[in-house]
Formats: sequence, C-alpha cells, structure tokens
Amino acid sequence: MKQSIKTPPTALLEAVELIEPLLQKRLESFDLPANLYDAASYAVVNGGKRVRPALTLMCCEVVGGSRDLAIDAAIAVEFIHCFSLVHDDLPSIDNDELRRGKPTLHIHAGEAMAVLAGDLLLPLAFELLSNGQYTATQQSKLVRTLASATRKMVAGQVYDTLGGLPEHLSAEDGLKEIHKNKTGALISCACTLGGICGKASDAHLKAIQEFGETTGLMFQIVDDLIDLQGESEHVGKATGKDADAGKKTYPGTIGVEESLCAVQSLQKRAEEALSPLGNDAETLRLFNLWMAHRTR
Ligand code: GRG
Repeated sequence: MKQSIKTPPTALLEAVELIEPLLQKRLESFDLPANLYDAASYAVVNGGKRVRPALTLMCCEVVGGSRDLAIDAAIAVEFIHCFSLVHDDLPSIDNDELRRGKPTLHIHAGEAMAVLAGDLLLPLAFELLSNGQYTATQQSKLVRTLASATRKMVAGQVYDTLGGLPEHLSAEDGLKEIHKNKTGALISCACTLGGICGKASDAHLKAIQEFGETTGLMFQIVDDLIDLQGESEHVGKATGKDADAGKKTYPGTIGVEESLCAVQSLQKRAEEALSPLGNDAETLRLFNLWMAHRTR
C-alpha cells in the first residue's frame, strides 16, 4: 500500500506505541524525589512527536537488529531532546509559555524546578546507555555519540542566541552551521545510535550517519517554515516567534521559495545516502518524506 506523505508513517506510529509507556517506566525506575519525578514526567510524557526515538528504532531494524535492542538508546535520545526543550523555553533563553500544547515546565513548576528537571534528564540518558544491556564496545560508542551530539547542540544554541560563529561565514553558511549543530546533531545521533545498537557494518553505519545529518538539517528548515506559516494550536507552541525575535531562519535568510527548494534537495540527498541499504531502508525513506512535508 502506498503511504500518503500527509499522514505519519506506520513506522512512526508503531514506534510511538512502543516507546510512549516505556518513557514513563524508565523515569519510574530511577530513585528520585516525588516533585522532581513529577517535573521530569511533565517534561517527557507530554505528546511529543517522538521523531528521534523512532529514528533510533528504525535505524536499528534497517541494519538488521531487533528494535528491542535499541529501546534504551531511543529513550536516552528523547530524554536529551526533552532536556533541551525545557531549557530552551526558560525565561533566560527563549522565554516560551507553550510547549507541546501545554504550559512550559517553568510556568507549570517554577523556574528552579525546570532548570533542575532539565539537568536531571542528562545523567538519566547516560545511565540508560550504561545499564548493562550493551556490549562494552557498543556502550563506549553510544556514550561518545550521544555526548558529542549534546555538545554540538549546546554550541548550536550558543551560536543561535549568543553568537560566536566564525566571522568569515556568509549569512547562509552561518545559519546552516547553527541548524546543523542545534538540531541536526541530535537527529543524526538518533540514527547513529540505532545503527550501533543493531551492530551495523561500517558501510551501513556511514550511510545511516549521512542520512541522519542530511535529515537533521532538513528537519530544522522545515521547523523554520512551520514557525513562519503554522497555526499555534496545530503546532502546540507559539508560532511566528522567530521573526518577531529577529532570529536567523532559513526563510528569513534565503526566502520561502529557496527554503522549500533546500528541503526538497536535502530530502533527495538523504534518500540517496540510503542506497547502500537497498530496499531494507524503505521505512526510513517514507519517514524522511513525511518529515519533509510535516506541518507540526
Ligand atoms: C544541554 C541538552 C542541553 C541543552 C541546552 C537549550 C539548548 C541547550 C539547546 C536547544 C536546542 C533546541 C531546542 C533546538 C530546537 C530543536 C527542535 C526543532 C525542536 C522541536 O523538535 P520536535 O518538532 O518537537 O521534534 P517535539 O515536541 O515533537 O518533540
């Protein structure tokens, strides 16, 4: 059956069904004060699309592993993502009041708790990667991959909000650098983690990595377009804020038409990157197509 690009692909729906209850379960497995657990739960179990963990599960399967092997890595990457959203929304950063259709954590539980619950999700992610289910080699690769993506995400956020990009970069290249670090690195990492869990060959891991990097950049350009064109109720967060805040975005820098062309070309490049994986990568191809056309 041919899948419509407008509806979330079956692989995403299946991943969400599997991951959603486990996010809560893993949080419950840690020894935490009740108020901190509540805040972390609020930050994590709240209707996110779960794109990153779905990619981890899919990439593991695509290289021949069982997706059960990738569950903890998938949850770890979503914890880091949720951490970044909580801190991104803080008054000292983006000062947002709505996230995933609900008041942001600092509105709900106060700023101090939001800072601390965000902080908490970082070590929890790494505890999950070192819980003994992965071999020592896998564990060291997983930890290094997630740590380096998180470092890049922080650097990307600094470039975006506080500056520091190399001065020789053009406006477009500077923006690409921001997007690749701030958003692309974690999406790419989600893919690579799946490949590592599935014990991918070097050639397959390289293909997965390239797919992830290209898809990650594409994801943020689509996000910029949604912020410009989407309705807040549909998106679940304030829209139009980027332009109002004078933020650098793809449509703001190269225009809407060129941004749409960039999305199309990255979607094709991501698809090409998958060629070493042959027909086994069909789920990733469909997922990528949906991500290029998503509206929230
Ligand atoms: C040290 C983890 C950490 C973070 C501190 C604040 C910060 C540095 C980084 C911010 C990174 C950030 C929020 C990038 C935006 C990425 C993005 C496109 C978010 C929206 O992702 P979706 O659409 O959201 O997948 P849902 O809600 O569906 O999960």
